[in-house]
Amino acid sequence: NATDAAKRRAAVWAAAQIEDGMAVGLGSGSTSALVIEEVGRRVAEGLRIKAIATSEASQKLALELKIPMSDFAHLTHLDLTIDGADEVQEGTLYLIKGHGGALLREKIVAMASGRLLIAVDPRKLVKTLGSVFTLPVEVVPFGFETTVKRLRDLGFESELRMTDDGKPYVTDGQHYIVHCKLPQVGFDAVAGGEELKGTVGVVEHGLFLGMTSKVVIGRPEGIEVL
Ligand code: DER
Repeated sequence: NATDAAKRRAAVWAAAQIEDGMAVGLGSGSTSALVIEEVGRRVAEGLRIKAIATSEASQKLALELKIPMSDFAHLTHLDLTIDGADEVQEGTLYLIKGHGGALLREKIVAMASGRLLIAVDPRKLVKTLGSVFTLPVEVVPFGFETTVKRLRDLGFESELRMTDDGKPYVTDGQHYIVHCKLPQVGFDAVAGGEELKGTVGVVEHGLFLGMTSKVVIGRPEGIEVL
């Protein structure tokens, strides 16, 4: 459908930004899966790269496509990371990420990268962060009940992410995810992010602020780059 076509356009353009010899971070989610498929095609045609994945799922897909995978024991710096996002705020290019469950490794990989290229379909563009998605916050399972209460006491409506069989969702890092509803008026993303990071029991959150180098938006008629 139109959204899949838009995602694919964005993913192909993003993968084309990879140059021979680069060390690349591979994102997580459905758009990043399309990026990884395109990278696999380019590797089969002779592109020489080393890559680090932001989730076990992306690692598995990349290995299946014979993309040369490495790790941070061998690569301390990545030239470029390509990832998706749940929301991209117009103007600031601040992101909400994490509904794919991979925010912790995604943020670690993004922080180790010279550039972060985000590939999205147009639905992801928002004026106000949190207007479509809640903010995923990764928390330690031990005492999560007390951490959720602390988040609620900060004023965030907070719900533990559950799997279909009624158990808490568990991340690659063996943590839980809490979905926090962001205030839609007067929310300061920088202060709010710091407040979340300073909350005991919180490992990391899905606000990616001041980290985005470029956003490529797939559209039916082509692509737009912010
Ligand atoms: O979790 C994330 O941040 C991922 O990038 C993911 O949410 C993006 O989703 P999509 O590419 O499947 O729409």
